[in-house]
Amino acid sequence: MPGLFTYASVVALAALSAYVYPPVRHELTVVGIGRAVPQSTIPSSSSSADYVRIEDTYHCEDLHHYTPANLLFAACEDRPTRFGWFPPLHNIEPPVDGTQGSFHVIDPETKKSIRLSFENFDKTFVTHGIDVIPDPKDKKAVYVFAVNHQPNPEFTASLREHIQKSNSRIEIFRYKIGSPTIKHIRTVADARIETPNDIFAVSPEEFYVTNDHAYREGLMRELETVAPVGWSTTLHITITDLSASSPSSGIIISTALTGIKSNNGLGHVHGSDEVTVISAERGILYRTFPNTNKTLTVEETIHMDSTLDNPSYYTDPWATPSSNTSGYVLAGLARGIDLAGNANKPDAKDPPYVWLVRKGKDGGDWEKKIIFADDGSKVRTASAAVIVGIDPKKEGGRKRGWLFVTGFMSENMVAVKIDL
Ligand SMILES: *[C@@H]1O[C@H](CO)[C@@H](O)[C@H](O)[C@H]1NC(C)=O
Ligand SMILES: *[C@@H]1O[C@H](CO)[C@@H](O)[C@H](O)[C@H]1NC(C)=O
Ligand SMILES: CC(=O)N[C@H]1CO[C@H](CO)[C@@H](O)[C@@H]1O
Repeated sequence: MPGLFTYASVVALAALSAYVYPPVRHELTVVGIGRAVPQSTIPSSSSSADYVRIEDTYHCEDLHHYTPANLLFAACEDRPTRFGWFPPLHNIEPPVDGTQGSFHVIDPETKKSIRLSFENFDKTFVTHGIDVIPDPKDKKAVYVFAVNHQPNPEFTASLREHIQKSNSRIEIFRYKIGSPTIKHIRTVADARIETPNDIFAVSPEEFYVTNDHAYREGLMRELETVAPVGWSTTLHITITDLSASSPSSGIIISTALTGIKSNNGLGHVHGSDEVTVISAERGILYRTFPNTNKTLTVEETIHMDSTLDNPSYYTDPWATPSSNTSGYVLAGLARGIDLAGNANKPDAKDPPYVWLVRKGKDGGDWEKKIIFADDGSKVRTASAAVIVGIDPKKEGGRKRGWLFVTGFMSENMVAVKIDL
Protein backbone atom coordinates (compact mmCIF):
# COMPACT_ATOMS: atom_id res chain seq x y z
CA MET A 1 0.00 0.00 0.00
CA PRO A 2 1.63 3.21 -1.09
CA GLY A 3 1.83 5.78 1.64
CA LEU A 4 0.58 9.28 1.69
CA PHE A 5 1.84 12.02 -0.57
CA THR A 6 0.73 15.45 0.43
CA TYR A 7 0.45 17.18 -2.89
CA ALA A 8 1.50 20.60 -1.64
CA SER A 9 4.52 19.30 0.22
CA VAL A 10 5.78 17.17 -2.64
CA VAL A 11 5.39 20.06 -5.06
CA ALA A 12 7.25 22.34 -2.65
CA LEU A 13 10.00 19.77 -2.29
CA ALA A 14 10.13 19.39 -6.04
CA ALA A 15 10.43 23.10 -6.67
CA LEU A 16 13.22 23.41 -4.15
CA SER A 17 15.37 20.51 -5.06
CA ALA A 18 14.62 18.97 -8.44
CA TYR A 19 17.52 20.72 -10.10
CA VAL A 20 19.90 20.41 -7.20
CA TYR A 21 19.67 16.89 -5.96
CA PRO A 22 19.65 14.11 -8.61
CA PRO A 23 18.07 11.40 -6.39
CA VAL A 24 15.11 13.70 -5.97
CA ARG A 25 14.71 13.79 -9.73
CA HIS A 26 14.39 10.02 -9.69
CA GLU A 27 11.81 10.26 -6.91
CA LEU A 28 9.79 12.66 -9.04
CA THR A 29 9.75 10.09 -11.84
CA VAL A 30 8.72 7.41 -9.34
CA VAL A 31 5.72 9.39 -8.12
CA GLY A 32 4.79 10.23 -11.71
CA ILE A 33 5.32 13.98 -11.87
CA GLY A 34 5.09 14.99 -15.51
CA ARG A 35 3.83 11.55 -16.54
CA ALA A 36 0.63 11.46 -18.60
CA VAL A 37 -2.16 9.06 -17.70
CA PRO A 38 -1.22 5.84 -19.55
CA GLN A 39 -3.44 4.26 -22.16
CA SER A 40 -4.94 0.95 -21.20
CA THR A 41 -3.12 -2.12 -22.48
CA ILE A 42 -6.48 -3.92 -22.46
CA PRO A 43 -7.63 -3.71 -26.10
CA SER A 44 -11.06 -2.06 -26.32
CA SER A 45 -12.22 -4.85 -28.62
CA SER A 46 -11.25 -7.61 -26.18
CA SER A 47 -13.62 -10.50 -25.51
CA SER A 48 -13.95 -12.74 -22.46
CA ALA A 49 -11.34 -14.98 -24.10
CA ASP A 50 -8.69 -12.44 -23.15
CA TYR A 51 -10.19 -10.04 -20.58
CA VAL A 52 -12.44 -10.72 -17.57
CA ARG A 53 -13.72 -8.29 -14.97
CA ILE A 54 -14.07 -10.47 -11.89
CA GLU A 55 -17.37 -9.99 -10.09
CA ASP A 56 -17.56 -9.47 -6.32
CA THR A 57 -13.97 -8.26 -5.81
CA TYR A 58 -14.50 -4.79 -4.29
CA HIS A 59 -11.38 -3.21 -2.73
CA CYS A 60 -9.35 -6.41 -2.60
CA GLU A 61 -5.87 -5.26 -1.73
CA ASP A 62 -3.66 -8.32 -1.62
CA LEU A 63 -3.71 -11.35 -3.84
CA HIS A 64 -1.86 -14.67 -3.65
CA HIS A 65 -1.61 -17.59 -5.99
CA TYR A 66 -1.45 -20.74 -3.91
CA THR A 67 0.02 -23.00 -6.59
CA PRO A 68 -0.36 -26.43 -4.89
CA ALA A 69 -4.16 -26.04 -5.14
CA ASN A 70 -4.10 -23.58 -8.09
CA LEU A 71 -6.26 -21.10 -6.19
CA LEU A 72 -6.04 -17.35 -5.75
CA PHE A 73 -6.64 -15.89 -2.29
CA ALA A 74 -7.65 -12.27 -1.74
CA ALA A 75 -8.65 -10.14 1.24
CA CYS A 76 -11.45 -7.76 0.31
CA GLU A 77 -13.28 -4.90 1.99
CA ASP A 78 -16.49 -5.71 0.04
CA ARG A 79 -17.97 -2.22 0.61
CA PRO A 80 -16.83 1.41 0.31
CA THR A 81 -15.74 1.81 3.96
CA ARG A 82 -12.14 2.65 3.02
CA PHE A 83 -13.08 6.17 1.91
CA GLY A 84 -13.88 6.93 5.58
CA TRP A 85 -11.76 4.53 7.62
CA PHE A 86 -8.44 3.21 6.32
CA PRO A 87 -5.49 4.34 8.45
CA PRO A 88 -2.76 3.47 5.87
CA LEU A 89 -4.25 6.07 3.50
CA HIS A 90 -4.82 8.40 6.42
CA ASN A 91 -8.59 8.12 6.04
CA ILE A 92 -9.46 8.33 9.73
CA GLU A 93 -13.13 9.07 10.14
CA PRO A 94 -14.54 7.02 13.03
CA PRO A 95 -15.75 3.81 11.37
CA VAL A 96 -19.16 2.26 11.54
CA ASP A 97 -19.21 -0.55 14.09
CA GLY A 98 -18.79 -4.11 12.97
CA THR A 99 -17.40 -3.52 9.48
CA GLN A 100 -16.17 -6.91 8.35
CA GLY A 101 -14.24 -7.54 5.15
CA SER A 102 -13.73 -11.10 3.95
CA PHE A 103 -11.46 -13.57 2.23
CA HIS A 104 -12.26 -14.63 -1.31
CA VAL A 105 -10.95 -17.62 -3.21
CA ILE A 106 -10.81 -17.32 -6.98
CA ASP A 107 -10.45 -20.17 -9.41
CA PRO A 108 -8.01 -18.93 -12.08
CA GLU A 109 -9.72 -21.12 -14.70
CA THR A 110 -13.35 -20.01 -14.21
CA LYS A 111 -12.38 -16.59 -12.76
CA LYS A 112 -15.22 -16.88 -10.26
CA SER A 113 -14.75 -15.35 -6.82
CA ILE A 114 -16.23 -17.09 -3.77
CA ARG A 115 -16.55 -15.28 -0.44
CA LEU A 116 -15.62 -17.38 2.57
CA SER A 117 -17.60 -17.06 5.78
CA PHE A 118 -15.87 -16.98 9.13
CA GLU A 119 -15.82 -19.61 11.80
CA ASN A 120 -15.00 -18.36 15.29
CA PHE A 121 -14.56 -14.69 14.22
CA ASP A 122 -17.14 -11.92 14.54
CA LYS A 123 -14.73 -8.99 15.03
CA THR A 124 -14.26 -5.89 12.88
CA PHE A 125 -12.02 -6.84 9.96
CA VAL A 126 -10.41 -4.07 7.91
CA THR A 127 -8.20 -5.88 5.44
CA HIS A 128 -4.73 -5.13 4.05
CA GLY A 129 -1.77 -7.47 3.37
CA ILE A 130 -2.12 -11.26 3.62
CA ASP A 131 0.05 -14.32 3.25
CA VAL A 132 -0.95 -17.92 2.52
CA ILE A 133 1.29 -20.88 3.40
CA PRO A 134 0.75 -24.63 3.51
CA ASP A 135 -0.15 -26.35 6.76
CA PRO A 136 2.92 -28.56 7.28
CA LYS A 137 0.69 -31.17 8.95
CA ASP A 138 -2.10 -31.33 6.36
CA LYS A 139 -1.58 -31.12 2.58
CA LYS A 140 -5.21 -30.06 2.08
CA ALA A 141 -5.03 -27.02 4.39
CA VAL A 142 -3.36 -23.60 4.51
CA TYR A 143 -2.68 -20.95 7.11
CA VAL A 144 -3.76 -17.45 6.15
CA PHE A 145 -2.19 -14.46 7.92
CA ALA A 146 -3.91 -11.10 7.58
CA VAL A 147 -3.42 -7.52 8.74
CA ASN A 148 -6.52 -6.10 10.45
CA HIS A 149 -6.78 -2.32 10.92
CA GLN A 150 -9.21 -2.45 13.81
CA PRO A 151 -10.15 0.96 15.13
CA ASN A 152 -9.58 1.76 18.79
CA PRO A 153 -13.09 1.36 20.28
CA GLU A 154 -12.51 4.55 22.30
CA PHE A 155 -12.06 6.62 19.14
CA THR A 156 -15.37 8.30 18.33
CA ALA A 157 -16.44 11.50 16.61
CA SER A 158 -16.60 13.31 19.95
CA LEU A 159 -13.28 11.95 21.20
CA ARG A 160 -10.73 12.31 18.42
CA GLU A 161 -7.88 14.42 19.76
CA HIS A 162 -4.88 12.87 21.51
CA ILE A 163 -6.05 9.33 21.05
CA GLN A 164 -4.48 6.48 19.16
CA LYS A 165 -7.10 5.84 16.50
CA SER A 166 -6.14 2.41 15.23
CA ASN A 167 -5.47 -0.83 17.07
CA SER A 168 -4.01 -2.60 14.04
CA ARG A 169 -3.19 -6.27 14.53
CA ILE A 170 -2.59 -9.58 12.78
CA GLU A 171 -5.20 -12.34 12.48
CA ILE A 172 -4.26 -15.95 11.82
CA PHE A 173 -6.71 -18.33 10.14
CA ARG A 174 -6.69 -21.90 8.93
CA TYR A 175 -8.50 -22.97 5.77
CA LYS A 176 -9.33 -26.44 4.43
CA ILE A 177 -9.09 -26.22 0.63
CA GLY A 178 -12.61 -26.38 -0.84
CA SER A 179 -14.44 -25.42 2.35
CA PRO A 180 -16.93 -22.50 2.31
CA THR A 181 -15.63 -21.32 5.70
CA ILE A 182 -12.31 -20.18 7.15
CA LYS A 183 -11.49 -20.66 10.83
CA HIS A 184 -9.92 -18.04 13.09
CA ILE A 185 -6.97 -19.37 15.11
CA ARG A 186 -5.64 -16.39 17.04
CA THR A 187 -4.90 -12.65 17.04
CA VAL A 188 -1.40 -11.18 17.42
CA ALA A 189 -1.20 -7.63 18.80
CA ASP A 190 1.67 -5.68 20.33
CA ALA A 191 2.63 -2.02 20.77
CA ARG A 192 5.44 -2.54 18.23
CA ILE A 193 2.96 -3.62 15.52
CA GLU A 194 1.94 -0.02 14.73
CA THR A 195 1.28 0.49 11.03
CA PRO A 196 1.28 -3.10 9.71
CA ASN A 197 1.15 -3.44 5.95
CA ASP A 198 2.14 -6.85 4.67
CA ILE A 199 3.09 -10.26 6.03
CA PHE A 200 5.63 -12.89 5.05
CA ALA A 201 4.80 -16.14 6.85
CA VAL A 202 7.66 -18.59 7.30
CA SER A 203 5.59 -21.21 9.14
CA PRO A 204 2.40 -21.23 11.23
CA GLU A 205 4.57 -20.14 14.16
CA GLU A 206 6.81 -17.55 12.52
CA PHE A 207 6.29 -14.48 10.36
CA TYR A 208 7.63 -11.08 9.30
CA VAL A 209 5.46 -7.96 9.18
CA THR A 210 6.24 -4.49 7.78
CA ASN A 211 5.34 -1.29 9.64
CA ASP A 212 5.02 1.09 6.68
CA HIS A 213 5.47 4.26 8.73
CA ALA A 214 6.99 5.14 12.10
CA TYR A 215 4.28 7.75 12.67
CA ARG A 216 0.55 7.18 12.39
CA GLU A 217 -0.39 10.85 11.85
CA GLY A 218 0.53 14.46 12.44
CA LEU A 219 3.46 16.61 11.44
CA MET A 220 6.06 13.86 11.88
CA ARG A 221 4.06 11.63 9.54
CA GLU A 222 4.09 14.41 6.92
CA LEU A 223 7.82 14.82 7.34
CA GLU A 224 8.37 11.07 7.15
CA THR A 225 6.43 11.00 3.88
CA VAL A 226 8.37 13.72 2.06
CA ALA A 227 11.85 13.52 3.58
CA PRO A 228 14.51 11.01 2.46
CA VAL A 229 14.34 9.12 5.77
CA GLY A 230 14.26 5.39 6.40
CA TRP A 231 12.16 5.18 9.55
CA SER A 232 9.96 2.20 8.68
CA THR A 233 10.67 -1.23 10.17
CA THR A 234 10.12 -4.91 9.50
CA LEU A 235 9.46 -7.04 12.58
CA HIS A 236 10.06 -10.74 13.12
CA ILE A 237 7.53 -12.57 15.27
CA THR A 238 7.75 -16.05 16.77
CA ILE A 239 4.55 -17.57 18.10
CA THR A 240 5.22 -19.81 21.07
CA ASP A 241 1.55 -20.58 21.65
CA LEU A 242 -0.75 -20.78 18.62
CA SER A 243 -3.79 -21.26 20.85
CA ALA A 244 -3.19 -18.32 23.23
CA SER A 245 -6.40 -16.39 23.74
CA SER A 246 -4.79 -13.08 24.66
CA PRO A 247 -3.49 -11.29 21.51
CA SER A 248 -0.29 -10.19 23.25
CA SER A 249 0.69 -13.48 24.90
CA GLY A 250 2.71 -16.36 23.48
CA ILE A 251 4.74 -14.18 21.11
CA ILE A 252 8.37 -13.03 20.83
CA ILE A 253 9.02 -9.88 18.75
CA SER A 254 12.28 -8.52 17.39
CA THR A 255 13.25 -5.95 14.76
CA ALA A 256 14.46 -7.62 11.56
CA LEU A 257 15.14 -4.68 9.23
CA THR A 258 15.40 -0.90 9.52
CA GLY A 259 16.62 2.01 7.41
CA ILE A 260 14.21 1.65 4.47
CA LYS A 261 11.71 4.34 3.49
CA SER A 262 8.12 3.09 3.57
CA ASN A 263 8.85 -0.63 3.56
CA ASN A 264 5.63 -2.10 2.36
CA GLY A 265 4.84 -5.30 0.46
CA LEU A 266 6.67 -8.55 1.18
CA GLY A 267 7.02 -11.45 -1.22
CA HIS A 268 8.30 -15.00 -1.51
CA VAL A 269 10.54 -16.29 -4.29
CA HIS A 270 9.79 -19.92 -5.09
CA GLY A 271 12.50 -22.32 -3.94
CA SER A 272 14.48 -19.65 -2.07
CA ASP A 273 14.45 -18.20 1.45
CA GLU A 274 14.55 -14.68 -0.02
CA VAL A 275 12.22 -12.16 1.63
CA THR A 276 11.46 -9.56 -1.05
CA VAL A 277 10.82 -6.16 0.54
CA ILE A 278 9.37 -3.21 -1.37
CA SER A 279 9.83 0.49 -0.67
CA ALA A 280 6.52 1.80 -1.99
CA GLU A 281 7.23 5.49 -2.27
CA ARG A 282 10.77 5.11 -3.61
CA GLY A 283 9.93 2.28 -6.05
CA ILE A 284 12.76 0.03 -4.89
CA LEU A 285 12.79 -3.75 -4.58
CA TYR A 286 15.14 -5.08 -1.87
CA ARG A 287 16.26 -8.70 -2.13
CA THR A 288 16.84 -9.63 1.53
CA PHE A 289 17.85 -12.90 3.17
CA PRO A 290 17.32 -14.03 6.78
CA ASN A 291 20.27 -14.48 9.15
CA THR A 292 20.27 -17.17 11.83
CA ASN A 293 19.23 -14.50 14.37
CA LYS A 294 16.21 -13.73 12.11
CA THR A 295 17.34 -10.27 11.05
CA LEU A 296 17.23 -9.59 7.31
CA THR A 297 20.27 -8.57 5.26
CA VAL A 298 19.82 -6.69 1.97
CA GLU A 299 21.81 -8.41 -0.79
CA GLU A 300 20.64 -6.43 -3.82
CA THR A 301 18.37 -3.53 -4.73
CA ILE A 302 16.44 -3.01 -7.98
CA HIS A 303 15.20 0.52 -8.76
CA MET A 304 11.95 0.97 -10.65
CA ASP A 305 10.33 4.06 -12.17
CA SER A 306 7.01 4.02 -10.33
CA THR A 307 5.68 3.55 -6.82
CA LEU A 308 5.25 -0.14 -6.03
CA ASP A 309 3.25 -2.37 -3.76
CA ASN A 310 3.13 -6.05 -2.93
CA PRO A 311 5.59 -8.06 -5.00
CA SER A 312 4.86 -11.51 -6.36
CA TYR A 313 7.16 -13.89 -8.16
CA TYR A 314 6.19 -15.84 -11.25
CA THR A 315 7.88 -19.21 -11.69
CA ASP A 316 7.61 -20.25 -15.33
CA PRO A 317 6.54 -23.93 -15.15
CA TRP A 318 7.67 -24.42 -18.78
CA ALA A 319 11.05 -22.71 -18.39
CA THR A 320 14.05 -23.96 -20.33
CA PRO A 321 17.52 -22.44 -20.25
CA SER A 322 16.76 -20.63 -23.53
CA SER A 323 13.18 -19.58 -22.77
CA ASN A 324 12.55 -18.55 -19.21
CA THR A 325 9.93 -15.96 -18.24
CA SER A 326 10.31 -16.31 -14.43
CA GLY A 327 10.53 -13.00 -12.59
CA TYR A 328 9.10 -10.48 -10.13
CA VAL A 329 5.63 -9.17 -10.87
CA LEU A 330 5.36 -5.67 -9.43
CA ALA A 331 2.16 -3.65 -9.25
CA GLY A 332 2.27 0.09 -8.72
CA LEU A 333 0.85 3.49 -9.55
CA ALA A 334 1.67 5.49 -12.66
CA ARG A 335 0.86 8.69 -10.76
CA GLY A 336 1.45 8.07 -7.05
CA ILE A 337 1.55 11.85 -6.64
CA ASP A 338 -2.26 12.03 -7.07
CA LEU A 339 -3.01 9.40 -4.47
CA ALA A 340 -3.34 11.56 -1.36
CA GLY A 341 -5.75 13.92 -3.09
CA ASN A 342 -7.80 11.00 -4.41
CA ALA A 343 -7.74 8.75 -1.33
CA ASN A 344 -11.21 9.69 -0.11
CA LYS A 345 -12.84 10.19 -3.53
CA PRO A 346 -15.02 7.29 -4.65
CA ASP A 347 -15.04 8.49 -8.29
CA ALA A 348 -11.36 9.28 -8.85
CA LYS A 349 -9.18 7.18 -11.15
CA ASP A 350 -5.63 6.21 -10.22
CA PRO A 351 -3.88 4.61 -13.20
CA PRO A 352 -1.97 1.41 -12.45
CA TYR A 353 1.18 -0.14 -13.90
CA VAL A 354 2.38 -3.74 -13.62
CA TRP A 355 6.03 -4.62 -14.28
CA LEU A 356 7.72 -7.95 -14.97
CA VAL A 357 11.35 -7.86 -13.86
CA ARG A 358 13.60 -10.69 -14.82
CA LYS A 359 17.27 -11.50 -14.98
CA GLY A 360 18.74 -10.73 -18.39
CA LYS A 361 20.35 -13.42 -20.53
CA ASP A 362 23.56 -14.87 -19.04
CA GLY A 363 22.71 -13.36 -15.66
CA GLY A 364 23.13 -9.79 -16.93
CA ASP A 365 21.18 -6.72 -15.80
CA TRP A 366 17.56 -6.93 -14.75
CA GLU A 367 15.12 -6.47 -17.63
CA LYS A 368 12.09 -4.40 -16.63
CA LYS A 369 9.04 -4.33 -18.81
CA ILE A 370 5.54 -2.96 -18.35
CA ILE A 371 3.12 -5.83 -18.91
CA PHE A 372 -0.03 -3.96 -17.96
CA ALA A 373 -1.29 -0.38 -17.73
CA ASP A 374 -4.70 1.18 -17.46
CA ASP A 375 -6.08 4.71 -17.31
CA GLY A 376 -7.80 3.80 -14.05
CA SER A 377 -11.22 3.10 -15.53
CA LYS A 378 -11.03 -0.72 -15.69
CA VAL A 379 -8.93 -1.08 -12.56
CA ARG A 380 -8.16 1.80 -10.19
CA THR A 381 -4.77 1.59 -8.42
CA ALA A 382 -2.82 -1.66 -8.36
CA SER A 383 -1.63 -3.24 -5.15
CA ALA A 384 -0.91 -6.80 -6.22
CA ALA A 385 -0.67 -8.74 -9.44
CA VAL A 386 -0.01 -12.38 -10.15
CA ILE A 387 0.61 -14.36 -13.31
CA VAL A 388 -0.94 -17.77 -13.82
CA GLY A 389 0.94 -19.25 -16.78
CA ILE A 390 -0.79 -20.92 -19.74
CA ASP A 391 0.62 -24.11 -21.22
CA PRO A 392 2.38 -22.98 -24.44
CA LYS A 393 0.82 -26.03 -26.19
CA LYS A 394 -2.55 -24.25 -25.92
CA GLU A 395 -1.15 -21.02 -27.36
CA GLY A 396 0.63 -22.29 -30.48
CA GLY A 397 3.96 -22.48 -28.64
CA ARG A 398 3.81 -18.87 -27.34
CA LYS A 399 4.64 -18.03 -23.74
CA ARG A 400 1.46 -16.45 -22.40
CA GLY A 401 -0.31 -16.11 -19.09
CA TRP A 402 -3.35 -14.73 -17.32
CA LEU A 403 -2.42 -11.66 -15.32
CA PHE A 404 -4.68 -10.95 -12.33
CA VAL A 405 -4.53 -7.34 -11.14
CA THR A 406 -6.14 -6.00 -7.99
CA GLY A 407 -6.20 -2.48 -6.53
CA PHE A 408 -6.71 -1.17 -3.01
CA MET A 409 -9.14 1.40 -4.44
CA SER A 410 -10.53 -0.73 -7.25
CA GLU A 411 -14.16 -1.74 -7.56
CA ASN A 412 -13.09 -5.02 -9.09
CA MET A 413 -10.17 -7.20 -9.98
CA VAL A 414 -9.36 -7.90 -13.63
CA ALA A 415 -7.80 -10.85 -15.43
CA VAL A 416 -6.15 -10.23 -18.77
CA LYS A 417 -4.30 -12.58 -21.09
CA ILE A 418 -0.81 -11.28 -21.82
CA ASP A 419 2.35 -12.23 -23.70
CA LEU A 420 5.26 -12.98 -21.40
C1 LIG B 1 22.30 -10.77 13.44
O1 LIG B 1 23.19 -11.39 12.54
C2 LIG B 1 23.76 -10.53 11.55
C3 LIG B 1 24.56 -11.39 10.56
O2 LIG B 1 25.33 -12.33 11.22
C4 LIG B 1 24.59 -9.46 12.25
O3 LIG B 1 25.17 -8.59 11.30
C5 LIG B 1 23.70 -8.68 13.20
O4 LIG B 1 24.47 -7.74 13.93
C6 LIG B 1 22.98 -9.62 14.18
N1 LIG B 1 21.99 -8.80 14.89
C7 LIG B 1 21.69 -9.00 16.16
C8 LIG B 1 20.65 -8.09 16.73
O5 LIG B 1 22.20 -9.88 16.84
C1 LIG C 1 14.55 -19.54 -14.80
O1 LIG C 1 15.05 -18.34 -14.21
C2 LIG C 1 15.01 -18.29 -12.79
C3 LIG C 1 15.45 -16.91 -12.36
O2 LIG C 1 16.63 -16.49 -12.94
C4 LIG C 1 15.86 -19.42 -12.24
O3 LIG C 1 15.77 -19.43 -10.83
C5 LIG C 1 15.36 -20.76 -12.78
O4 LIG C 1 16.19 -21.78 -12.32
C6 LIG C 1 15.35 -20.74 -14.30
N1 LIG C 1 14.76 -21.99 -14.81
C7 LIG C 1 15.35 -22.72 -15.77
C8 LIG C 1 14.69 -24.02 -16.13
O5 LIG C 1 16.38 -22.38 -16.34
C1 LIG D 1 3.93 -11.41 2.25
C2 LIG D 1 2.95 -11.15 1.20
O1 LIG D 1 1.80 -11.00 1.50
N1 LIG D 1 3.40 -11.09 -0.03
C3 LIG D 1 2.67 -11.62 -1.12
C4 LIG D 1 2.24 -10.60 -2.12
O2 LIG D 1 1.47 -11.26 -3.12
C5 LIG D 1 2.13 -12.31 -3.79
C6 LIG D 1 1.25 -12.75 -4.90
O3 LIG D 1 0.15 -13.44 -4.50
C7 LIG D 1 2.54 -13.40 -2.85
O4 LIG D 1 3.21 -14.43 -3.50
C8 LIG D 1 3.40 -12.78 -1.78
O5 LIG D 1 3.75 -13.74 -0.84
